[in-house]
Amino acid sequence: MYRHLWSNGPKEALEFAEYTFDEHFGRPISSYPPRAVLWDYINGRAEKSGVKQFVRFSTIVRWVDFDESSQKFTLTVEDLKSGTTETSEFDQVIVGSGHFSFPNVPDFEGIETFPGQLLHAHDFRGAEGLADKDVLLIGASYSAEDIGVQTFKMGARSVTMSYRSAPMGFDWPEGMEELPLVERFEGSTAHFSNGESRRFDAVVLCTGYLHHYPFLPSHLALSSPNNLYPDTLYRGVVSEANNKLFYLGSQDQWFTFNMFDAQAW
Ligand code: NA7
Repeated sequence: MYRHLWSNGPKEALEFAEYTFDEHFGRPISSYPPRAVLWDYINGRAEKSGVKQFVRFSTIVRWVDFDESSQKFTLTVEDLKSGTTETSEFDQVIVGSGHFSFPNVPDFEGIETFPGQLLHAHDFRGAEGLADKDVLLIGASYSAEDIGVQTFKMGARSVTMSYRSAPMGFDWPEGMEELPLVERFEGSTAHFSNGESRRFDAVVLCTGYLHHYPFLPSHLALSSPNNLYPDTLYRGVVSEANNKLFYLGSQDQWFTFNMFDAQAW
């Protein structure tokens, strides 16, 4: 989550059914709140419901095993404060760890010798360091659009966005442009599939995320591209590999909070 991240969906379409924005803030607020405001709202609902007393914070699930004979899961968890590991048994497991945190890092010929700054959107924290630079973003979705516009606003000399399937096609200001996919890098020069080339100081891979469940054996771990109906999930929630295992929010997201709630209900 970068400093100047803003909600890209109107808050009216994200509102929790039983805890409104008006209730939380005590007055109307704008439709596209910055991340700190959205966090405050989510946290307010958690405080009001008292759910936090049931959550073990600073505890990471290291492994989940299912025993066919007892029909129970054994979870191995590590307390990150004490460094101790313990196991406990559960009848059912709900995976709600999200799928927008493990970066998809595609390879491009020559990128390993690109002399400038190279990072994935996951590690982007702010555009201050990209002022006066020629910046290339690879990808044509939410991250490329948002980080590209922000980088340009904050003083980048030029912003180029490279697409694989289709351009975003917005009416970009002078200094921003879209080009087809990068074919290879040669030093600080990127060559694009339409034959054009440009020199860059920095590259940001806005190439999305991978489903990644390192705490699950592979036959239980959801394997899917980022789409609206991941295969092998009955009604988008119940694992077909084990009907005591559930996934919440594993779809591509539009109306996130409402969808998480509907799935939980
Ligand atoms: P997205 O929405 O999953 O988009 C990933 C983009 O990266 C998309 O344009 C892909 O192109 C592109 N991509 C993926 N692999 C490659 C390769 N190998 N080469 C070129 N381009 C590639 O991820 P975002 O981070 O933008 O958004 C995440 C948000 O989605 C999340 O925060 C929620 O708000 C919802 P494609 O169009 O598939 O050809």
